[in-house]
Amino acid sequence: MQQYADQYIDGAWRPSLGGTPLEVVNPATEQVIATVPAGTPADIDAAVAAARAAARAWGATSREERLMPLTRLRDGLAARQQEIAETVLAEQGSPIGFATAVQAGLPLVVASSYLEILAGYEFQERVGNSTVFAEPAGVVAAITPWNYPLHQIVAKVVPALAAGCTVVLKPAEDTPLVARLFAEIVAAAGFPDGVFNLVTGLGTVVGAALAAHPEVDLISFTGSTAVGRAIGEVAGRGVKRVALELGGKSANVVLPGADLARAVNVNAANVFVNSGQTCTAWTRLLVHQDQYEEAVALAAKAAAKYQAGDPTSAETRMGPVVSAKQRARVRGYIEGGLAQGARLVAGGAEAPADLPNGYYVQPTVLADVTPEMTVAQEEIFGPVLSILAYRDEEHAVEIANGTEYGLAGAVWAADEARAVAFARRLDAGQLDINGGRFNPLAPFGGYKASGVGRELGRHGLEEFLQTKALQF
Ligand code: TXE
Repeated sequence: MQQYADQYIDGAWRPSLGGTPLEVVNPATEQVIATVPAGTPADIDAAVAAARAAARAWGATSREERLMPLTRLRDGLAARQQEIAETVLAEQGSPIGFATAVQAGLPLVVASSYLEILAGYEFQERVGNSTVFAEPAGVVAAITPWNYPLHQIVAKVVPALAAGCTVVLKPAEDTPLVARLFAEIVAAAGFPDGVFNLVTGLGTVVGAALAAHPEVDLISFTGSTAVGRAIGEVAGRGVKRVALELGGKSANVVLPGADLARAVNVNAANVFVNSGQTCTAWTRLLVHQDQYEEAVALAAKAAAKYQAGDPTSAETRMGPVVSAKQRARVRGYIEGGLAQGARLVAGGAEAPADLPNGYYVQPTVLADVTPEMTVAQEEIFGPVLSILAYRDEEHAVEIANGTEYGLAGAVWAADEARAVAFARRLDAGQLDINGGRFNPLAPFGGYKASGVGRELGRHGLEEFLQTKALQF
């Protein structure tokens, strides 16, 4: 078992300043696979001081001077894909196929997209009698979750570095190993000392110290809405910029005449991959009441293809959830849904019979779910699909928009223009029309309580820029 005692601060791995070890657990075996330092506010002070000291010089670099190490960073991600996939499998539970294609592959796509964006970005424009310069926001606190652990890091750190900001990263407690791997890749890419720093530890200790640090200019946070609200308050008090990517309760609306079987099968993949731990997951399937039982039968059949299994097997489509805490949370929601009158058509709250060890949850489908039920309102973050019936389009819009969230969703219709018109009525930051594919250049972020700000693409770069207008 690896026992790490250091943090990456000011261009070197340095002993953590007093933190007790934090255990990293393999969710499929429940074995402790490594320990990392829990970190202290003193580590945060050192990391922020390094980031502050490096900020002016890094912020004054040219696009070309930033593109060189960023290209090496991207190449480092490409060279270590297998190691990344195995690390995420071990600490987060993603099956090897998904870990390779998405947990390792997606950050590479995102990093590459930022090379393209940085190469073409206009950092200066003439507006009337002003020249407006886009300048870096300064020292960035990046606080990330465990669900897509490397993607969440890359989606913040790479655009921040591309914008000319310096960064202190505080990754999730459950997934510090891939964050350490990322720090190794950054270290090898040749950024100046202090431009990127990593401090592992507890959110309530080092995360809170980082967010509140007076030398931090911008907080970029992805995680729960509860912690996001707290971060927003801290940012307000410090008058810091803030970007919040929070929870979701996305609706997949299938309009009459759409390909129902395809819509349900794509929904099953969307909600069961990564064991449902996806903020954009379409956790509510909305179908017309006349097609309701047909949709329920299709969903139950589709769920059977995602039986939980050993993540090291290439056959496995769904592994465990990340932790015992997460498993308890998901089971609680399933039990609560049944107690409120939902009908179980696949899965259930019990552990899968063939998997006594590991934090496994069965792929679960709940029918007869009504909009006010807790399972239709709150983010479960587990492999649970709720199916709701609507009477007409107005009713479908009302249900889809009837939660505090507004992150993502999907619309299916025989006529694409009709689907687009319908999607324009939904309160959500990104929606897939008839199964449209993920686009790393499109802005990603939430309406309502799903967040503030945008990641990915040009909009994601601009989160880390501030403008200065000179009149002449
Ligand atoms: O998230 P937390 P948790 C949702 C999802 C999940 C629930 C709980 O519903 O079931 O949140 O997950 C750091 N100051 N999402 O408890 O606590 C923490 O260390 C500063 C949705 O894991 O929000 C970690 O690095 N930082 C989501 C990060 O915040 C603090 C992804 C997220 O942890 C802190 C993850 C504090 N006071 C969970 N407290 C998404 N939007 O994708 C914690 N942290």
